[in-house]
Amino acid sequence: MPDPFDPSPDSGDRFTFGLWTVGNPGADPFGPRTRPRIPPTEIVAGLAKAGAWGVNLHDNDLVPFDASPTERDLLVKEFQQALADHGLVVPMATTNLFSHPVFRDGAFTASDAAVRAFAVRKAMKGIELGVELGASTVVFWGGREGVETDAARDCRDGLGWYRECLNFLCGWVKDQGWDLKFALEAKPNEPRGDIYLATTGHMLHFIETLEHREMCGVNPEVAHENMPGLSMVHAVGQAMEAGKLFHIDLNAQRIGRYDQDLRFGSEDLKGAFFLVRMLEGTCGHPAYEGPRHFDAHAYRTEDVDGVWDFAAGCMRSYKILAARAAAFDADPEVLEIL
Ligand code: GLT
Ligand code: MN
Ligand code: MN
Repeated sequence: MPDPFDPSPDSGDRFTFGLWTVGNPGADPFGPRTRPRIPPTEIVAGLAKAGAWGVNLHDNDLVPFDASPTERDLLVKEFQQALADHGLVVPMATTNLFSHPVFRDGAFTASDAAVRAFAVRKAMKGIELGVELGASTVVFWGGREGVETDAARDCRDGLGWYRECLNFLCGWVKDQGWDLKFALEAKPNEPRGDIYLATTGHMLHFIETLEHREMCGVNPEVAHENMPGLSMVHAVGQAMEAGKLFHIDLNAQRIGRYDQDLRFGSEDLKGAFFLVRMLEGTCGHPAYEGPRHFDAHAYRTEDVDGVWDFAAGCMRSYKILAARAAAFDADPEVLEIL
């Protein structure tokens, strides 16, 4: 008999992983990688085998920053072939606006106008890549949008530039006739001392100040809400109530630590249960319809086989929690008490 908790895209499971998550070779700020870099085409094969539905990426997860146009086209072609061979989709794409030294003081909020212009140009190319791969959601995680000291820049200037860049990108996407949604991801700190728009709540307000707010929503991450001890369930609930949950980053985190990106369900089991219950809509409210994306990183102690066990563990934990949530909401004793 098949295991009911095995993920299966054929029976409607919509699990996705980022190239940067399963492809993370275990490097951290204190040491280099501990396992080989898995090529993107092999990641596609591995994810399909594990029962995932899709794979997400940053521009530079696939195409190195300094690749020539010919190299880029070749890499994209190989990747598309792997997607076709293994039946995987790319529902979300994002742009790396945080690794290159040019973004050390921000991308859309950099004080230098030339850096902001470069960031917008890079985001346009990232969006073009996403469209080419069939993505319908574009995530923006502004990891460098912040400061170590507020003497560097008044946050009101930073926010104004942030808005200007997003307004431009939304208008450009509309002009191209693309039906895309932007999902903005908040984080309180790391790598900046303080990142602007620290929580999903901050982001939801900021979105209401954008010119094309209808195409902008949020991408809450468990770890980013839990780092400062906030409730992911309430962040997601507020986003869903506002019709703004456009994407989600599932993982786990202990309160007060650096961004741990642990395996989904490995910490705060009760929080994970209520989150899944909310996403699955067994509690009488509508379910979240988008992909269940894991922004979880295999531990540094794992080898390549361990990476796939880790990915399977994320999906299995989600499915077990979904079954428990359904049972909870169908239990006459629970209903009676509620
Ligand atoms: C980076 C970050 C994640 C974001 C990714 C999308 S990049 O790994 O830590 O939370 O979701 O840009
Ligand atoms: Mn994330
Ligand atoms: Mn994270």
